[in-house]
Amino acid sequence: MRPYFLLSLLPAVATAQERPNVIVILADDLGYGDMSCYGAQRVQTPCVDALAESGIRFTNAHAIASTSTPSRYSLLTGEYAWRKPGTDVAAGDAGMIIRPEQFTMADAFKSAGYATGAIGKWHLGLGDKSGEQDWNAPLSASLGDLGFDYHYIMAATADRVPCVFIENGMVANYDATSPIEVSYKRNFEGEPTGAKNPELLYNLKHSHGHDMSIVNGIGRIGFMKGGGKALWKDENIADSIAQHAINFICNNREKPFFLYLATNDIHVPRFPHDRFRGKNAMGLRGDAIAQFDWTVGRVTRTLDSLGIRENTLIILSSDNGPVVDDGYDDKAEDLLGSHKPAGPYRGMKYSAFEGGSIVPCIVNWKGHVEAGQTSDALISQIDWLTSLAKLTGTRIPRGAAPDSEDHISTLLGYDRADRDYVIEFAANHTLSIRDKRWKYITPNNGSKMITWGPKIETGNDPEPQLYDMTAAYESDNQACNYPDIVERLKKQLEAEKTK
Ligand code: NG6
Ligand code: CA
Repeated sequence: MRPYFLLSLLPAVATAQERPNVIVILADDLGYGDMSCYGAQRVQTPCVDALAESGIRFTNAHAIASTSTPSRYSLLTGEYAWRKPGTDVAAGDAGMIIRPEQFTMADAFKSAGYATGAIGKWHLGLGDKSGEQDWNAPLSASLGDLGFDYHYIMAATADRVPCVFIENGMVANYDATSPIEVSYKRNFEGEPTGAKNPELLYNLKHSHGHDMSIVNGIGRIGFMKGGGKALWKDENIADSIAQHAINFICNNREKPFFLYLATNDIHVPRFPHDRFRGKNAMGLRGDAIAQFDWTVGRVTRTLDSLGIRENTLIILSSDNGPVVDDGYDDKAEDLLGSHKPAGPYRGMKYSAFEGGSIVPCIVNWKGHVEAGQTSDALISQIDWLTSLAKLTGTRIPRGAAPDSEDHISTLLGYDRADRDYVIEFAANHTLSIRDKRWKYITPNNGSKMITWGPKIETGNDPEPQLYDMTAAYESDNQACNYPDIVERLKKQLEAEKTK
């Protein structure tokens, strides 16, 4: 059987001579309403808009969780993070959460003969054991063990130490004159912190948290010492990520490649390059969106100039819903104006409400995916591993990617078939289940608003909640009116939990 047998089943791609390159562009904390192709007016995203115009824009696409680590864990393994303890928002010194023996999206591509790369934000731990990495030597476990031939990544997030890139399992640009030490327990003697030395926060001050080590005039989560010339400058992170992505594409243009391109934008600290600063009425958050758009444009222009655009499938999405003030005094709240980061949806990042995990999603494959489509099919990132494996004719080992289904024809816009239901995982572990029409949120006693920082409704309620999703905004609890639907959704969720 030809490895790309599925292509022959799909009329629109029947002529494809080769397996396509696949680029998954995963933005960080980019909301459903944050781009002009999704209705934003106060910021323009021309490069993403062009992708949508020449491809499919999904209006009902879901990340698996409303924070990064569980969302990415699930995307890359096809297993719901709520099945696996230890997948909450990871510290920068977390051990590698996906274990080498697990089958990943990168493994799927590798077994189909692809060159595989991960560039940008990782946030899924490195090394064998939390807190025990030696950052001055090759790490004991890294992405090479997970099917990636090449990686250039941030260990966690820009607001967490260590503030260095890791390239193929070692600190990139390592500076032997300034050895790196990292701790999430205590500070290193004599080192300043944001809490004690606010006068050293010359680039950005914190609004909540982020008052530990200071790197590049910005307070972080966790303590670190050293790093020297390996330390990143926040204003150059987007450029570094884009340049490494372009190098990866150019180096692999002759073979099929898979690139997992996870941008730092628009996560905090939002500190874009001077080229983008001061351009947007919403301040740094708007500038970071523009910088994300620029990254997308660099990638598509590179594909065009190499003449491989028609052989490259691009999937663009976000890891979770948006957040406005996520711990730095970047004026995002004050300057937001009429902008709605989650579009018409209630709640944001962290929340069980829809805004926590409904995400933008654009699929583009010039000449193969019909241009200008909008799809309201209910889809989930949990299915991308199996769907993409189907596209490349890869067999998934028995037991691997247990929650991931094949929905490749929906993803490529050949039909509008919905997933039966999607499951959403809030930051406080509340599970919700929704089908095309109804959403059920599990009752729980958590507070209604986040108490530790961002002004976000959690979606928590001691009573069962049932919402008719034909009205996007979850405000009219219908649980008492439709007990049979509550019962059905509850049962479906229970059945999933005991699988
Ligand atoms: C929170 C951080 C927030 C962000 C988030 C993870 C504080 C006060 N807040 O704990 O700034 O880093 O974790 O975001 O520390 S995520 O998108 O990577 O999941
Ligand atoms: Ca995120």
